[in-house]
Amino acid sequence: MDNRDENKPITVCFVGNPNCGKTTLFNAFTGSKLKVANWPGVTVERVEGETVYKGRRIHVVDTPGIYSLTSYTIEELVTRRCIEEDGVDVIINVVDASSLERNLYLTLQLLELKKPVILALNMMDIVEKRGDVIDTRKLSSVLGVPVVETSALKGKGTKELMETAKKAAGSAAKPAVHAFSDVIENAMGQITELIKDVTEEDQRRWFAVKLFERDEKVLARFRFGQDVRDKLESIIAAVEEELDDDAESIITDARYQYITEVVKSCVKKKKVGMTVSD
Ligand code: BGO
Repeated sequence: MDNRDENKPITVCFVGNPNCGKTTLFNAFTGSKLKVANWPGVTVERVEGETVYKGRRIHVVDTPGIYSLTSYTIEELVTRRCIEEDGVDVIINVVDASSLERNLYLTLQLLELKKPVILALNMMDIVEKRGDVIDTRKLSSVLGVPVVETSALKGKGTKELMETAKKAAGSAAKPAVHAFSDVIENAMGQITELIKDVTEEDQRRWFAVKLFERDEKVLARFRFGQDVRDKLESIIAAVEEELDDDAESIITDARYQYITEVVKSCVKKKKVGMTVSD
């Protein structure tokens, strides 16, 4: 769908960790006219709403709270399916800004999907009350996505979020993707080569990481022959041997290392316990 056509509704999907304030923000964004059903085939609730911003219809889908985009839980599968198959134009990643480090893990995975992502830094009232400062401009530039400060409980930031969603749907800009270490990137390059004829360019990074992690669901959808499976396994095993860890932990550790750097460069925590003599 050409989402730059001003007459077409934008589909926005809310994604975030449990308790990040996603439901509160979703309700503030959409108002009270919500459609509640189950996701196809599972007993997980699907909530949809619609709002109109400056004449543009915005169709909004909420997804269950998740910590990661693996395939281990129904909630994660439902969210992945929604993003991949439901014609989502923009992902609003709701983040609890008072627990930025933990919440950014999911964010990094969402960025790999190469869909427009907006970071809604929710619970900013708590951050401010603590006296911490988040350099949102820097965070936006490091992650390559728009960042909007919100305090859902106080209804703050929803209009800016709508404006940003409207702009993001009409923009061809894609989020920046964090580069792993050379050893891992080399493996990603080889895996990308294996799948380049059967994937679209925008999907390759996401699939390469998932295949490296031996994600069963992603592996199954490719229906590789034994020769490709063997090649893939040898690429993964070589990295595991070199880094002396299993593939999934290698990716998890690399993501957390990067998140630590991002948080260090973008968040100034209020010093506690300082006295005149300190
Ligand atoms: C309770 N700021 C603050 N301070 N709190 C917020 C904000 C915000 O910006 N946004 C949401 N909350 P959900 P998920 C609660 O329910 O939307 C609060 O899981 C309580 N309840 O009000 O449900 C929100 O959908 C009793 O808090 O999150 C809610 O992502 C005492 O964050 C909680 C204190 O929001 C989770 C809080 C009986």
